[in-house]
Amino acid sequence: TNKVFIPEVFFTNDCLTGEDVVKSTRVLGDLDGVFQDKEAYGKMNKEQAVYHVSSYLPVLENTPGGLFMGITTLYPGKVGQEYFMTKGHFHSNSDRAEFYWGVEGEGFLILMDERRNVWAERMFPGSLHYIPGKVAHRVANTGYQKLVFSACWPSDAGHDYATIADAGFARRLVDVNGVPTLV
Ligand code: PAN
Ligand code: ZN
Repeated sequence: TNKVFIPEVFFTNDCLTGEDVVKSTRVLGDLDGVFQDKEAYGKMNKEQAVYHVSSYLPVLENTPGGLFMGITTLYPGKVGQEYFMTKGHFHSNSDRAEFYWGVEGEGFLILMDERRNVWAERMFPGSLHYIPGKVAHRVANTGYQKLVFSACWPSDAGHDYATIADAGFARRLVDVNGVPTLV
């Protein structure tokens, strides 16, 4: 197994073949309830891929002190006027932080604190984003090509998807006359 990653090779996304790499795909059908426009969502092909994640997990989940790394490829598209985006989550160990960095394409990192204040940071190749603990995070692709970003998070962070599944983010990133706008 190949456990040594040359960044350029790593970022092609097809070379993450080590046994510690977990690959997952989210199709539109996995994102039921995520987008606002139910009518537009209902008419779309639920088999369509929205994003892929390859995660390099060198230690067991929940190990204190370790780090995980993942690369996400988010396709361009919209459901109604809302850009394709990741599900988004808080960390289960809520104070665990994370880095995201842009690799390819354009989009926004959407952040929400526990008081439901929402803000966004532009993502582009080379952009670096520090996500503090207790801040939910999701990414939207606002471009016409795939958006690729990488992430590094503590191995004992865990993922709390339920809070976002229940209450969502307080603002959504939508196309308003061609301009990505938080509404
Ligand atoms: C990332 C995300 C990845 C997919 O690795 O898990 O971009 O987004 P969702 O998990 O919200 O579907 C991360 O934030 N890890 O902690
Ligand atoms: Zn995370």
